[in-house]
Amino acid sequence: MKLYHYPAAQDPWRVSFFITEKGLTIPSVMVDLAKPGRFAPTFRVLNLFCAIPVLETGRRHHDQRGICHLPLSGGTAAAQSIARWCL
Ligand SMILES: N[C@@H](CCC(=O)N[C@@H](CS)C(=O)NCC(=O)O)C(=O)O
Repeated sequence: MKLYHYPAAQDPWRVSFFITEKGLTIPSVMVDLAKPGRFAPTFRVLNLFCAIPVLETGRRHHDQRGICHLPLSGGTAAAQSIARWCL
């Protein structure tokens, strides 16, 4: 599991805050939104829109609410992400 984030951006910050509050340790990679590197093909395969946060679990999750529900999930990660996306 790996989290792609940027500390100065609101949406990934919420995910980082949630992870800290839960006492979880998840490896992370900083993606600087101010630099063009986020448009590189290597990041675009993780999120077509080149936005963060992204949580990679074997699948790729792009929604902060879905990501925050993952660790609490009794269902599959995909199901939780889709559910939150639709709410
Ligand atoms: N639906 C996503 C939206 C993520 C999002 O828009 N993140 C912003 C940073 S707060 C971003 O990466 N913006 C760059 C862009 O859209 O080009 C979520 O809720 O997590």
